[in-house]
Amino acid sequence: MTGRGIARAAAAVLAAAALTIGSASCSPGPTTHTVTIDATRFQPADLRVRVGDTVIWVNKDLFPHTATAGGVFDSGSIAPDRSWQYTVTASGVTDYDCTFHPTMKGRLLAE
Ligand SMILES: [Cu+2]
Repeated sequence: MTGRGIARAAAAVLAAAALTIGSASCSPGPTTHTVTIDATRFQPADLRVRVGDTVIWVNKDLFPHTATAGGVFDSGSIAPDRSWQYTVTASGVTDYDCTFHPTMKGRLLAE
């Protein structure tokens, strides 16, 4: 296969992937997603959203957590049985964690 052929094949794969993503998350308007914080984990850890959607983190643990993405959002301390919400303002991948427990990792994939 020539270099150009490879590029064309790669473009076809990307186009197919974009179609799959588009149809999987197609909705009439902004939606609300819930990330449960439980057992020192974000569940789901990876969440696919659209710009304009709202994400609510609900802390089901017995101690506080945060949802913090440097420069993008920071919940501050979310007490047990409390929640915090954020409306997605930009597309792209945003990795976040809990400032109290750096092993807690989450990711928003916004389109
Ligand atoms: Cu935490």
